[in-house]
Amino acid sequence: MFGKLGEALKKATDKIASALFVNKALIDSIVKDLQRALIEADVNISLVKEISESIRKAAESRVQGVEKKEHIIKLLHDKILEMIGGEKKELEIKPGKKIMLLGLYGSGKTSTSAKLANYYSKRGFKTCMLGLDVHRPAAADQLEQLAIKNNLQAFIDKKEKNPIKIYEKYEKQLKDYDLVIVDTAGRHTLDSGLIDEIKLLGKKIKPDYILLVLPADIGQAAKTQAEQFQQALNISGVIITRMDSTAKGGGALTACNETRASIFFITTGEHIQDIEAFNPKSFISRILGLGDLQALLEKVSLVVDKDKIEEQQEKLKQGKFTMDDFYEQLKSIDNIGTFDKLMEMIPGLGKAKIPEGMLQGQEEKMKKWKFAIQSMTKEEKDSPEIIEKQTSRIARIAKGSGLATSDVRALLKQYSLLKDMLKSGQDFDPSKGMQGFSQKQLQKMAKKFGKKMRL
Ligand SMILES: Nc1nc2c(ncn2[C@@H]2O[C@H](COP(=O)(O)OP(=O)(O)O)[C@@H](O)[C@H]2O)c(=O)[nH]1
Ligand SMILES: [Mg+2]
Repeated sequence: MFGKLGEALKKATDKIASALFVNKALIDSIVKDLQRALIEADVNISLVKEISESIRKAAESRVQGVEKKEHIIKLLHDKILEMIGGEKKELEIKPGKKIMLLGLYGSGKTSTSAKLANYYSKRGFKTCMLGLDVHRPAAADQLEQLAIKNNLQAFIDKKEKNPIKIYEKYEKQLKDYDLVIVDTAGRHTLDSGLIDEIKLLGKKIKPDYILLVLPADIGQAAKTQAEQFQQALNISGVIITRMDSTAKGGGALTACNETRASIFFITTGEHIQDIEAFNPKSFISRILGLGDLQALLEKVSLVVDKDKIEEQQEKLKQGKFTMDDFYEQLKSIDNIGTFDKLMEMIPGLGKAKIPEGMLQGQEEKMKKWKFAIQSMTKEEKDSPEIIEKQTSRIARIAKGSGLATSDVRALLKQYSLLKDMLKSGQDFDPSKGMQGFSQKQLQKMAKKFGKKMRL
């Protein structure tokens, strides 16, 4: 999507980092590469000029050597970040909220309605869609198909031509949902017909957020459109669709940032999951190839099956946490990749703070533990405490799984540790998976982990 720009930025940073001297020739060549890439990504020419100039200025500054290089790299990073919005802005979604989508024909409202409904329902909200596009004959069908295919709830009326009446028809039922996503009709242009219709709907439905859906392929024209919609309808922000299918994404992102319209989401494909909360910082990290912590964390929260966690939380409340539950927990960690990765993903918790040896061979251990758990009786799995009390059980499990007794002891230790941890994590919000932990909690857990887990 931002491939070329990403490549160019990365190339520029590498060039600076590996250069012996920061001289005029180097800066000229970097600025040239950058300009080409930015213009290709449809970034406004005056922004391109501004970035070029600040890099030239930084190069002329009095700081020497390495410091100067770092200075330029950081500047480049900061400039690009500023260009696409700086801080992440989030919708505050609590039960009882309504989001209304609007935009011109074909901007992606209907498909984004389904993506949003899916996004929030995966995060634990009881979500539904309301189809109020009464102009296009196939609009209700499209929403219905999306709902069926993705196991979502859609309220539609294929015969009614008055959107207000459709809303009134379902008003009561909608109250059963945490979040209602309203899909509306578009027009070819923002004409008075569309303005009147949206105003009327807004008055009736009183949405908490009105989001303008803009396709990335309009590039810099996003600015005019966002401004017009803002003036006429007081939108809360923007969703940019089709970021995958055009080179003009840079134009759309930067142009929106020039208006007061915040970008809340971007969509990146036709699949239901191709939507992400827009986070400028992680977006930059990604296009610079630095990895993307936030996106990974979001993934974690999804691989951890919400129902399963709730079930386990319930069991925990009753004081039950079996070896099978423990294994499920380990597996959910395994789903995201290596244990090292998981630790690296937690902000402020680099590997350095974790005792040496703890991370090494973690996956090997998991394999071993799987065998050990398979060698346990049901009684032992349900209450692992009995194993520790009888050495003969440990010996038997070790033999049955082809492991050393120390392996089995290590497993028991880790089991009780996780049990403690889960018990102490009282504010843990299962719908958010790992993200449900506060940073403080995570650090506390890691400390505990580090102290107790010299295996
Ligand atoms: N490649 C790609 N296509 C998209 C994306 N979002 C929407 N579309 C496509 O854009 C077209 C118009 O979308 P639709 O939701 O019907 O727009 P609406 O008229 O505003 O309701 C459809 O073919 C969608 O599949 C996206 O993020 N990536
Ligand atoms: Mg539509």
